[in-house]
Amino acid sequence: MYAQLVDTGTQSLRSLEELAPQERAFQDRIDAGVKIEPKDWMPEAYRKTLIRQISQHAHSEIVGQLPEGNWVTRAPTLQRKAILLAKIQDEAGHGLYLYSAAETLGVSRDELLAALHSGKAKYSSIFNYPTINWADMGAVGWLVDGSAIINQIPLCRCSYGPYARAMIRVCKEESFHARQGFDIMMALCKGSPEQKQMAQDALNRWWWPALMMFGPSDAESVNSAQSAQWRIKLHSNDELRQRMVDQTVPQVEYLGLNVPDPDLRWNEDTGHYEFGEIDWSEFHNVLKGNGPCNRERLRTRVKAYEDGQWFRDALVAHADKHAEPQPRVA
Ligand code: BYC
Repeated sequence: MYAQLVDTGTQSLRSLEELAPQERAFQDRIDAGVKIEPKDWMPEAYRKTLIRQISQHAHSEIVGQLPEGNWVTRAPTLQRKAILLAKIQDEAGHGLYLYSAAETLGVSRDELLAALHSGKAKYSSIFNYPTINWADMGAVGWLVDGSAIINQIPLCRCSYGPYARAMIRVCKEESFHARQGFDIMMALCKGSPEQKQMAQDALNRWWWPALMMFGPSDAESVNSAQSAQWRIKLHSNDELRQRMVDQTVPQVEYLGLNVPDPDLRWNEDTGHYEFGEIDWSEFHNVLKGNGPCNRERLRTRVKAYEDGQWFRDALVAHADKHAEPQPRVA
């Protein structure tokens, strides 16, 4: 199994009887649907789990700008360019809300960014795939942001107040992102046979990586049980993945495209689509840093950070100058 980089100290779920009185009172508050706020007492493992998940989420937002940034200069119309720019800017905003939410747990943004830049921290596997043609902008908005919404809507009700509140605004913006992606796909599918083929090709390449975004299968998910008990996770990885398939297949049909899965079939009895086996070796490989773009993504992020050093220095110098006592004017 891939290593858990953050040791939260939780090895197995403990029953209520096994919890210390303070932990038990904490679990009772969670079970009663009370939001946990930064100054409240919390178990150290809860704090570490949240820092892990929220910071991975923040890193995903800012690394997630890179595959789309690749297409700003080549968007086919001025309107598409303006929409794409606005979307990418939103992702930066999401990163900032999430870093701020993580900071409420007592970790600094510098520490979090150092972990990203050294390759120690994870970010979503999906952003290690290349965007090789304009249809990829459609597929990313539709499938990647679409999957993000499915994962994040429940997080608006998670137990940690600052994370839950950040998610409300993020989800509203993700909804616009998913629609703009589907709009690009619709335009291509109504276009020439070559354009429709571009849309199919993008769907073929993004379908399986989008399903992997939801994480390993429930049987392999090391963090799920404890995160579910703490209401950091409200649905399992497999439940959300199934929701994505059920929601997206009719959209594929509406576009007149084909899901690249020979095993996909509607099950009348369960009311769900059955789908083929995910290639988990590909997922593990991407998590180990060996996806098509892992190295390029990290290099680009580190360079952007280093290139911005003069600006951060200028901000600090400006703040110091204004903090100095001003000479009194007689
Ligand atoms: N990629 O026990 P599990 C976006 C890791 S932003 C990489 O199931 P957990 C967008 C997992 O971290 C999308 N790693 O873990 C942005 C764990 O390793 P560690 C990001 C993955 O946390 C810009 C190990 O595998 N969304 O959509 O219970 C533009 C075992 O997994 C992945 C979020 O971050 C993956 N796909 O569940 C457009 C949402 N999956 O940490 C769009 C918040 C699993 O133990 N995060 N791993 O070393 C979550 O909901 C949960 O963290 C996950 C994983 C469902 C992702």
